[in-house]
Amino acid sequence: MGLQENFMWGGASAANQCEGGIFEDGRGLANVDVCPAGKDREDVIAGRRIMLEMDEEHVYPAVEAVDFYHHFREDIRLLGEMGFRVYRMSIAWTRIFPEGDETEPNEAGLRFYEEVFRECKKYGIEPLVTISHFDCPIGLIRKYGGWRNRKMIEFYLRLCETLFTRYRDYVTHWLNFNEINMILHAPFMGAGICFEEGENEDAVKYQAAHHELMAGALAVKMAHEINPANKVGCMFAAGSAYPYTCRPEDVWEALLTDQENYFFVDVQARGYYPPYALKRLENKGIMPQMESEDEEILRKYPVDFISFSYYNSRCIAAPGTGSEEAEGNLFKSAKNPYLKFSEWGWPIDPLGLRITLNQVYDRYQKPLFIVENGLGAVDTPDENGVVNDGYRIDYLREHIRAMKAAVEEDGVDLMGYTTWAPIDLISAGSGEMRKRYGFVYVDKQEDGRGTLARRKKSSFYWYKRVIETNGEDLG
Ligand code: BGP
Repeated sequence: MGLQENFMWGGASAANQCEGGIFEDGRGLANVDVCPAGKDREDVIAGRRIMLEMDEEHVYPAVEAVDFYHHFREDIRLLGEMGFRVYRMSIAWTRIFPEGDETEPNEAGLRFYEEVFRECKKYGIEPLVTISHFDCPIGLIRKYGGWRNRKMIEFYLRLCETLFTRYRDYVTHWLNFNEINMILHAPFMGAGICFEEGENEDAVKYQAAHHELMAGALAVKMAHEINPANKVGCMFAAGSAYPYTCRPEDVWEALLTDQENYFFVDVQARGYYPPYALKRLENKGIMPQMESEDEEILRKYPVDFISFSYYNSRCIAAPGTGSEEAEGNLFKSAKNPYLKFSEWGWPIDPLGLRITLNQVYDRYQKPLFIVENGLGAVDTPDENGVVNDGYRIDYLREHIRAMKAAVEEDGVDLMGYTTWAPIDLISAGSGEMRKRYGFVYVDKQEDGRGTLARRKKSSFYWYKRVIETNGEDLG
């Protein structure tokens, strides 16, 4: 009993939320750099307000973030001290191809990640690399319209080839797109899409999704060809949809919500568009344009494993139910009266993780990997500068318990667990700094002040012990 010996414990981050240094060493500008903090962020990430450069009025948190670009040695040493076996991180596409459509990569960018991987190796930490974590060069948005254009597949594969070849000795675990289903909710952030007046937004989103799905399948093919040891996973924002009541109309809406999210995994893991998706896309007149070889490519190159983020379950009511709304990871749902909520109004539902693990495993029977789970909270250091984040420990403990039950009692095949995010960073949804997730506190305030110094929180020592005991001692 217990988790497998080589269970991959660790934590996860994304380039644009931690690196900063966005004007250094030839890096180009990306969609995620121009998403401002504050009230306009929501419209920008949704593609409703077009922002392709920075202006004077807004603050752009990605510019400095928590300056991992200059702190990575210290940061990785801290991860090493916690005993991390894996560090999930992402590549900033524009460090490698500043505009996106160059034929030659930027050596300085390649060198940076090589240094990061070397540092990981020093501590026996295996990198798990997200090729695109909400990341699209502005050059590709201006010239091609982002993922709405099929040419993106070629540019993405150029990035993949560069990464798979250059980092052959360092990386064997890859994720093709972070939270691929978020394209439906945050299309600018997820796929560099800006909408034009009067166009059918769903048609654009599903066309772009098709291009990402094709690019993802071709990345699997390429990864295996370049190094047979490579394993590529898909990644989606998970969290099962519960019906608000047992009224069949609520159950039906919940099922539709699950299908909307599973659609992406159905294609990436099973290798074909499921019948429900084909019918609905066809009936709505928004079936993506496909090339004759697409079907075969999808079928031949499914992913090796399935990864997901889990923050909360969702509760779904039929239209007109009058249920209260609750926040959640990038989209709202009905308020589940049986759950507690985080300071940001996200439901807290550890058993929901076990439910999700079971549902996803039942559906695909492929190895799973939880690559994000954590609590965003305001942390206030005491007079000695210590952060006692017992609330974070409680959240993680309960989720790890649920995860272990799914493995030990339900037989789910789980490769690992990486928390979001081991070192405080910028929030993707809100752009805030004060929404912290880390085991390590970063001295940076909402208004940008601070020394960027790193300090261990109580959860640091707790998680170290969890890893040491392979999840047996949860404190
Ligand atoms: C997911 C993203 C992450 C991360 C996380 C927490 O959607 O993959 O990038 O940020 O959510 O969300 P937030 O930062 O909005 O609290």
